[in-house]
Amino acid sequence: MIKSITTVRAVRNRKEFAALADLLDSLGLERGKHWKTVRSQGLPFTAPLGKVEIIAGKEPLPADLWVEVTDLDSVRSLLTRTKTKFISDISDTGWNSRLMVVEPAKGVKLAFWQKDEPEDSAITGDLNATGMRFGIVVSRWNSFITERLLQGALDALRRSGCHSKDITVVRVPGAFEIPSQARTLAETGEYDAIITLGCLIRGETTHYEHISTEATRGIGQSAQETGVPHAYGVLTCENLEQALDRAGLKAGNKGFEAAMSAVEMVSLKRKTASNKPQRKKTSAKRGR
Ligand code: DLZ
Repeated sequence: MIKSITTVRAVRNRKEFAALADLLDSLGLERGKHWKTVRSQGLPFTAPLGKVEIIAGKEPLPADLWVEVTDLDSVRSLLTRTKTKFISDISDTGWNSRLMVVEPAKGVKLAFWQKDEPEDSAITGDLNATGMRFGIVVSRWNSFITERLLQGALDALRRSGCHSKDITVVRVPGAFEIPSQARTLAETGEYDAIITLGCLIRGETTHYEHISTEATRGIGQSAQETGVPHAYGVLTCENLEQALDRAGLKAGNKGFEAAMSAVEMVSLKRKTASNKPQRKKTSAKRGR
């Protein structure tokens, strides 16, 4: 399986190297491990979401590196503040997008672009977790499964741009203990969302129903009473095979999915909290 794809662009000197690194930093990409040999040095950056595209035809390609963004105008104002050299300002592309090209180091051209989405009045959350903080509560019972859920959740958060320093992982004995710990974390006010991970297997326990009901109710209650989004990544399965399928084999990884839901809900909460309709001030006389 592919682990990562790297696009490499050499710059001429240390000043240009630092300028480019600062720019990628300021855009929220996560710095990887810096390496240095007698002949060269490198610094990888991880993008929240990546894709490889091949193009044939006559479309001019004004840059080596293309970065799709959700808010081109914010990137423009950020780059203007950092006095980055613009090759071309924001313009329409002719393929339902807007594009601008900058040159943070000589000969290194970066294109930033944003797709013009069709008008849609529904508000949805983004999947960009840069700057968000998460608490993950994971149970040790059935750790063979729950550790896989945890790896899935961490993978999702890192791919969404969340920095490792913004993730706290707490382990509890079993699913029954998840709600109280989730609530403890939520009440600190330190986290934008809580991700709960656990695994209950019916065959193993006569208290299956009691524990799963209590865990589910408690997690929901903590979310509602604290106002902090909680993602539910607790598996309730008939047998080990079902659990394995949901922890990365046939039916995806529910830890990954729970973490993506958490990112979306934080983003949505931020958008809707600031989008609350403003009540018009009415004078006492009006309408009488
Ligand atoms: C006791 C118990 C049993 C029998 N089965 C599970 C399970 O399948 N999954 C799980 O997460 N936890 C289980 N537990 C442990 C309880 O959740 C709890 O940790 C203990 O009852 C101690 O309070």
